[in-house]
Amino acid sequence: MSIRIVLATLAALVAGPAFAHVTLETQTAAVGSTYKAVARVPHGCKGAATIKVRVQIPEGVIAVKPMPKAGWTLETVKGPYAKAYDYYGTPVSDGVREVVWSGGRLLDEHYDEFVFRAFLTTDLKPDTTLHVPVVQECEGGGVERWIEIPAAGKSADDYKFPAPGLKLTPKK
Ligand SMILES: [Cu+2]
Repeated sequence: MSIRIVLATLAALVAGPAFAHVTLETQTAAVGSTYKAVARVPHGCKGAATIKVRVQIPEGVIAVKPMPKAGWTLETVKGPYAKAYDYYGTPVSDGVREVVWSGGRLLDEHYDEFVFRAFLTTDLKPDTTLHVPVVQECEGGGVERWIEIPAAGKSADDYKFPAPGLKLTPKK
């Protein structure tokens, strides 16, 4: 094997996992705006098909409306927020805290997207990363928990199961 092939193989191995994570399609958004979250699920759990996707809505993200998905049952878990947030002049103190798509079957060799829209309140801090934890459940009881939030000085690349994130920018 030539050194070039060895290097190319190594590069593919290193690059592989980053592409294989559950991530958000749009990774930058302004606070005080409506955001369309597209959670991308690129594989199952160690080869097993995905049968449930749970998205935890972070504090400060309100007015969540998930997009129904053919072949999947859509449920939301509602509850109080930590405080009342301003939503175009109206205080909103409770809403969707979790979105669950279940009952479908996404094979490991296939790819799919799970969508919701939400309002990013101005209580969120610009120039930080907002993390949106996702838990993927599979046939046979396998679970992949995309919930790791990087510690200060670390990045998502330092983790095996980083929570999908998006960079917040100042209000436009
Ligand atoms: Cu992966």
